[in-house]
Amino acid sequence: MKMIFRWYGDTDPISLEYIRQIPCMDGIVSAIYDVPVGEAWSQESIDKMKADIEAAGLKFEVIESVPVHEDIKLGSGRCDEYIENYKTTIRRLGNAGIKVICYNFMPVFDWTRTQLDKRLPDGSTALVCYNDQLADMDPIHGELSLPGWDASYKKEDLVALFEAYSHVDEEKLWSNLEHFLKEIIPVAKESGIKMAIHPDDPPRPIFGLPRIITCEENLDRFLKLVDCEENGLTFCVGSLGCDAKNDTVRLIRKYSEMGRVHFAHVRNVKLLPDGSFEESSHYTPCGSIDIKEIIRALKETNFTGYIRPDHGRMIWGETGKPGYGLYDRALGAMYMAGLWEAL
Ligand code: DNO
Repeated sequence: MKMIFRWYGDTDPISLEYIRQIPCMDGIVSAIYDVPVGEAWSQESIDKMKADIEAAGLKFEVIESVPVHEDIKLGSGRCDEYIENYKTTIRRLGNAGIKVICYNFMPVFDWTRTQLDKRLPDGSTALVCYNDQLADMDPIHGELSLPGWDASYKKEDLVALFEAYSHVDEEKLWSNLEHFLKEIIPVAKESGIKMAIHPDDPPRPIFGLPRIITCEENLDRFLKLVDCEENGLTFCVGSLGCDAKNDTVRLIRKYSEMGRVHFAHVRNVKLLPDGSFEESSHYTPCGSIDIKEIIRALKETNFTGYIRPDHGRMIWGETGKPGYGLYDRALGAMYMAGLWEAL
C-alpha cells in the first residue's frame, strides 16, 4: 500500500512540509480547485501542482476528485460536451503521470453531515450525522447552508436541480452512469489511469434524490457496467460503514481480491441505534468499524493501491477545515501504518 494525505492546494492551512514530516507518508492526493465544474483542467495547472508537490519531497499520483457535472448525471443539457472535457482532463492527468482518479456520482450533494463540530466526551470535535436533524432539513424551502454543501449553489440553482432530478429515478441514474463510463474508461485505459468511484455518503437517498453507490449489490452491478480493472473503486470504509448492513471488512477483502480497489479511504464511525452516526478516531475501540481487520484484509489481499486517513477530529486546539486537520489524520495514518507493519 502507498500512504497518501489529502491536501487542498495552496490555500490549505496545512503545509506540504508538515505533511512530509508524518513518517509513513508517500504522497499527496489533491485536485485543481479553481476550474468551474465541467471545464477541462489545463496541463499547466496540473504540471505546476505536481512540481510543487515533488519539490516538497512527496509524490503526486492520485486525484480527488475530478467532479462530474450535474448535466452528465442528469443525462441532459451540455452532457456530451462535459464528457469530452472530462476525457481531456483524464488525458492531461495521464501526461502528468497520475495513476488514479477518484470521483463520485452523487446527485447535487456530496457527503452530508448535520453538524461539523460536535463535542465528544474527550473534548475533541467531530463530524456527525443525526437522522432527526436531517429530517428537519429542507434544502429548497429551508435554510441553505448545510455543513459540507457546495456553497456555490444559489437557491434558484437548487430549485432547478431538484426539478431536473424529479425526472431521474435510480434506473435512469444507472443508465447515465453507464453511458459516462463507456465513454471515459477507454480513455483512462489509454492514459494509464484507473478510475475509482467513491461511494455515496451516507449510502442512502437524501432529500428524495437518488443514490446508487451504496451497498454490495450495487457495487457488484457498478463493476459489471464496464468489467475491467480501470473501472474500480475508492473503497471508503466510513461511507459504506455508516450503514450497519454493509460488512466493510468482508467487502474490502472481496473487492481488493478482485483487483478493483485502487484507493482506500479509512476512517472509523460510531453507529447509533437509529442509524445516525458520529465520526470517531481511527483507533478501533473508538468506533463501530474494526480498522485492524480492514487493514488485515488489505494486507492479505496484497493491496498495492493507495490509502489515506480519512476525516479526523479536531484535537489539541487545532482549527481548520472540518475533517481535514493535520493532527488526528496524522495519528490515523500512523495507526494504520503500525497495523500494516505488525501484520
Ligand atoms: C469527503 C470526501 C468526499 C470525496 C468525494 C469524491 O470528505 O471523501 O468529498 O472526496 O466524494 O468525489
